[in-house]
Amino acid sequence: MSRGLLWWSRSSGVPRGYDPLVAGRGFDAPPEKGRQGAKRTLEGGTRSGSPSKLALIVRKQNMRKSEENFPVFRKRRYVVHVDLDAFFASVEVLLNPELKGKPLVVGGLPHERGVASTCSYEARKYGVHSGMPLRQCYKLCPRAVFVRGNYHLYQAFSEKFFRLLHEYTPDVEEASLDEAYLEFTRCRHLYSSFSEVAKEIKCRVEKELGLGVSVGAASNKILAKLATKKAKPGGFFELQPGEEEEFLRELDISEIPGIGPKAQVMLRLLNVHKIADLWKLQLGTLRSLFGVMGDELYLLSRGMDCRSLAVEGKPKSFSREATFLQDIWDRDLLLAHLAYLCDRLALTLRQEKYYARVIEVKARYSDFKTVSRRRVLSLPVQETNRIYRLAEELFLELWEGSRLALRLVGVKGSELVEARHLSLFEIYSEREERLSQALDRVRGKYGFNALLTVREKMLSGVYDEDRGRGFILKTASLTR
Ligand code: DCP
Ligand code: MG
Repeated sequence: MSRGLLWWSRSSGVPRGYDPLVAGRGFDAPPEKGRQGAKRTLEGGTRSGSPSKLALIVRKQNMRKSEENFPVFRKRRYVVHVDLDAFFASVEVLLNPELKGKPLVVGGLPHERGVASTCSYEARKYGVHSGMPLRQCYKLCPRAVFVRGNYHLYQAFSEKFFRLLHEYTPDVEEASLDEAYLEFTRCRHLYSSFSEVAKEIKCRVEKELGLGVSVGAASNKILAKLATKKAKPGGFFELQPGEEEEFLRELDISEIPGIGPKAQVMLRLLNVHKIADLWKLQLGTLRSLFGVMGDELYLLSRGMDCRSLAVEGKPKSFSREATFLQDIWDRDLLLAHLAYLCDRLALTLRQEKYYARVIEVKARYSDFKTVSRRRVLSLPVQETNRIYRLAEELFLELWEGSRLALRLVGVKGSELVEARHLSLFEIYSEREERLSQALDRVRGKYGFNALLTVREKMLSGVYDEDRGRGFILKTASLTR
C-alpha cells in the first residue's frame, strides 16, 4: 500500500505545515517528518484586487502558496491520462504491417475533398496533421499512403481499450475515442505503487491491442494530460511533486485546453507566448480579456485543476451522420442514407436500452449552410421504422424546394429515457417493437447488412460493405 497518499489524514501525525510538493518528493515516497511548508497566503493569487471568487476556490481546495506563482495542494490526487498514438493510423498499420514506418494519412484519398482524420508520426514530420484538407496533405507529402479508413473498426478497438481501463479503477473518464483519465485516489489501498500500475496499463494496451499508447501521471487532469503530451509518442511521463513549475514554464500557451485560436491571437498581441508569460498577467487582466474563463485560465496555467473526472454518466444523445463522397441531389439516394443512419441510430438506442423523446434531422448543403429540424414526441421511440418515418418527414420539410445539393445528412435522438410509459389514450401498436427485436436477432446472428430495406440497399452500389458491421461510410459518426 502506498503510504504516500495516506499522509493527508489529519490523524497521521504529520506536522500540519508539511507540504510534500514543496518537499519535492515522489508519490510513493514516505513522508519527511518535521518539514514545514510555506506560509499560507490564500489571497496571494488574487492580487488584482478582486479576491472573492478565486480566493474561495483556492480556500476550498485547501491550498497554500509555496512560491510567487505556485500554489500547492494538501490533498494529493493521483490521476493518469492515457491516449493512443495516431489512433486510426495505428489500427491501419496493425491490419497492414507493410504500412509500418511509412507516412500514412487516414480520412480519404489524395484528391478527394474532406480532411485528414489523423496521420502517422512519419507523415507529421512533413507538417501534415488532423483536420488538414486532404489535398494539402498530398502537397506536403505526396509519397504518403492515403486510406479512407474504417470507422467501425476503430470503434471496436476503442471499446476494447476502455474495457481494459475499467478493470483498474471505477473512476474512468472516457474523454474521446482514444483518450481517458483514470483516477486512483479513491482506490489507493488497492495498489502499492501508482507509477507501476500506470506502466502496467501501458504495457497491457500495447500487448493486448497492439497499438502504441502514451501515458501521463500527475496530481490532476490538466497536469496528467500535459504529461501525456510530453510522453508522446509511446512514452510514460510522471510529473513528480515539486516539478510542476519547471514543467509548465516553457510550454506554449496553446497547450492549455481552453486557449483556442482567438484567445491565442489576443495573448500573443500582449507578448504572451509561454505559460510563464501568462503567470505575469494579473487575474483582473485575464478576467477583462476572457470573462469568467479568466479565472480558469489563471488556475490552469498554474497547473491547478480541481475538476473531478466526468465518470460515465447517462448519455445525453446519440447521433449518426455521414458526409457523402460527392454532393448528392438525388432524393432517393438522400433518403437511402437517411434510412441507413436511422437504422444505425435505432440499433444503438436499443443496445443501450434508451428511448429518444426528441428526433432531430440535420442537413448540410454544398455551400456548408447547415439546417436542422426536430420533433418532440409524446411517445419516446427506439424502433427503426418509427424513427425513420419521423426523420423522413423532418428531412423532406427542410430539404424540399432546395436548389442545392447536400454534402451531409445526420439524425440524432436526444432527451433519452430508460422506460416508455404508455398513456391510456395513446394509440400504440407492438408491431414495430417486435419487428425491431426480430431484426436485432437476425443481425446478431448474420451481421448488420444481412437485413436491409430496399431503400438502404441502394447504398450497396456506393459504399464498400463490412459483412458484420454494415456500410463503410466516409465519416461515420461515432458520437454518443
Ligand atoms: N480524429 C478525427 N478528426 C480530428 C481529430 C481526431 O477524426 N480532427 C480521430 C482520428 C484520431 C482519433 O480521433 O486517430 C484520436 O484523436 P487524437 O487527437 O488522439 O489523435 P491521434 O490519436 O491520431 O494522435 P495522437 O498521437 O496525437 O494522439
Ligand atoms: Mg490519440
